[in-house]
Amino acid sequence: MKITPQDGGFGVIVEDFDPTSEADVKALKDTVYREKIAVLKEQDLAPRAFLALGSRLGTPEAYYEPIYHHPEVKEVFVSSNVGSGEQRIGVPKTGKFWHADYQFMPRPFDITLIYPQVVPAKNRGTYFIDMCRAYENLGADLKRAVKDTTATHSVRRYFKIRPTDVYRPISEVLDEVDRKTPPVEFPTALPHRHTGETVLFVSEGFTQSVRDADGREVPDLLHELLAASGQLDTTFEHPAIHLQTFERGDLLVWDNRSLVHRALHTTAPEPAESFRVTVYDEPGSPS
Ligand code: 7UC
Ligand code: FE
Repeated sequence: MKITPQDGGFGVIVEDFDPTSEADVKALKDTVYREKIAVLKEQDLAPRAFLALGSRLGTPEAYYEPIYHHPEVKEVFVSSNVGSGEQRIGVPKTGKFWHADYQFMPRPFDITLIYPQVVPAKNRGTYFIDMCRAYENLGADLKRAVKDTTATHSVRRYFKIRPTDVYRPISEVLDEVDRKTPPVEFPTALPHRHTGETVLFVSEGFTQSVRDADGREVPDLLHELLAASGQLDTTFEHPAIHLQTFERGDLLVWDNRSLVHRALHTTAPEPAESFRVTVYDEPGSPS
């Protein structure tokens, strides 16, 4: 297997990866933790084979809302605006906001694999920010302010109304969201299990508040952290923002514990579809 650094930002290109080789799998995982994004080239995998590749990296977990499931392989999450009526699968325009996958759950995913199926001609790609670098780049004052605080995360603002929610009162849907996915709390800055880096674990999409040791919200701190990390830059020109582009056959593997990401969707949508598998890299079931 051949690893080449990408131009600009971070991440590497991986050629000739052999998913049946123990050594390649170990090297890929190490690379993902160190380089944050690995782009596997020239992949040709049916949904089941894609899931099998994910299983080599960890324990795959099906998304908790079934509307996202691939009809044949529930562990494959489908983001798609392709087709209509009976032909449609998955959910359109997913993840169009800064987030880490399952950041609002008791156990966020460790590694995310995205395998684009229908690649738009323009506006292809996903934005990424490395929140380990974001922590490093905080000034001494913000680092001190973050110490001993916790951040609260919820899916509330981005929960997608399901076809079965039509005509339900919005308050009932929100009550269900709060019951099924109550807000979760993690240290605002936490150690990365594999690299020892400190991750600033906040996102514009899912993080609701930052609280001190006594549970009091720290005024303005979340806003300052999001701004410093580049997540509030609506031009996407902030130096920390990396646009990861891809072509057909590319399969992106990233460290979901270090990065926040944001899908780039066109306003006048071109056809786009991608499959996703998310894994826990240690055994055990999510709480
Ligand atoms: O539809 C979406 O944007 C899905 C989002 C709320 N969650 C993705 C995840 O894995 O956390
Ligand atoms: Fe996502």
